[in-house]
Amino acid sequence: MKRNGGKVLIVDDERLNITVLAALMEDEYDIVVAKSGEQALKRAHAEQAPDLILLDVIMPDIDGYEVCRRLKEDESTRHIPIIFITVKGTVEEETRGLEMGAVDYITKPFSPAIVKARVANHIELKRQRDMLQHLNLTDPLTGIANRRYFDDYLNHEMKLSEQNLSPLSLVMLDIDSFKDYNDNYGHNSGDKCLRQVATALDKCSEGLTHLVARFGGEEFALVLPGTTSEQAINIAEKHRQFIYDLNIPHKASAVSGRVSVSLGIAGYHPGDTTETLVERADKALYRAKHGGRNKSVL
Ligand code: GH3
Ligand code: MG
Ligand code: MG
Ligand code: MG
Repeated sequence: MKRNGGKVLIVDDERLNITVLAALMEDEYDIVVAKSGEQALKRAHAEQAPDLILLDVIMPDIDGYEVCRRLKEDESTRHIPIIFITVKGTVEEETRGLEMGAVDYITKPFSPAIVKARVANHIELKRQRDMLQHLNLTDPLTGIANRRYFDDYLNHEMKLSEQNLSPLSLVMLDIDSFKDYNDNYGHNSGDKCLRQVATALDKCSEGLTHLVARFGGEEFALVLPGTTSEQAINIAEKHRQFIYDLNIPHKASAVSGRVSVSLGIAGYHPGDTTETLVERADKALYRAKHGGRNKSVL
């Protein structure tokens, strides 16, 4: 069991430096090593990205400054804190490193205690940032993605679809007769029902590369990149059936006596904004409601 937790990537072309730094920290963190700039970039992009990178500057292939520059220009790695650890100790060199976005700069020969303390501080800051980010993008009631996450994600995926000429679909989902559910069972039970539905949607979409978000109130959204609207109908139907099969009693519902959902599907058209796409899915949802509810409509 690591005491502090977190994963540190040590990048240095000299084996001895790696050994010394790893020995210093391996009791507290998971250690990953890279012996070249190229390897460092690969390890930083790995599925389980490091929480901090200790980065040597002088390396034969790509030097540390260049590694830092590439990591900072890439959306998926720019948030990883980098500490330079190098013999290059002039004011100009240190300034350059910090201006490139490194959180800290340590010159060799280093004091082991200071390296440990600085790493610990930056790992803690990273942990706090990650937690704030998580809170910022998560719906507190259901624990799934919130509206802010949905907006960012949809925007991003629409840009990718436009660039790659790939399909993208949006499904808006709304619980049927939910006002009656609250009126009949009480608001707390309503909240519980929302959590059950959210968890079920999350579970039903496991393994598919798409987003399930709470859009607001008792409305949820599925964003389906790489999915045509015809394929999206099947996915929507699968989710509709999954919720129906939960068999949550709803005796005030005129639809079926249990909790059901209606879904509206829209395919992305080039030139769409998030608003126009959501509007089309909403119109389809409206038709599903007027067509009797517990339905998916394109
Ligand atoms: P329809 O079948 O047409 O969708 O009818 P409906 O009753 O579901 O639609 P309406 O929009 O009239 O009601 C939505 C209800 O959802 C009203 C509101 O009190 C409830 N609601 C919204 N957010 C929450 C929440 O966070 N918790 C609970 N318990 N209820 C919520
Ligand atoms: Mg070196
Ligand atoms: Mg609604
Ligand atoms: Mg509703």
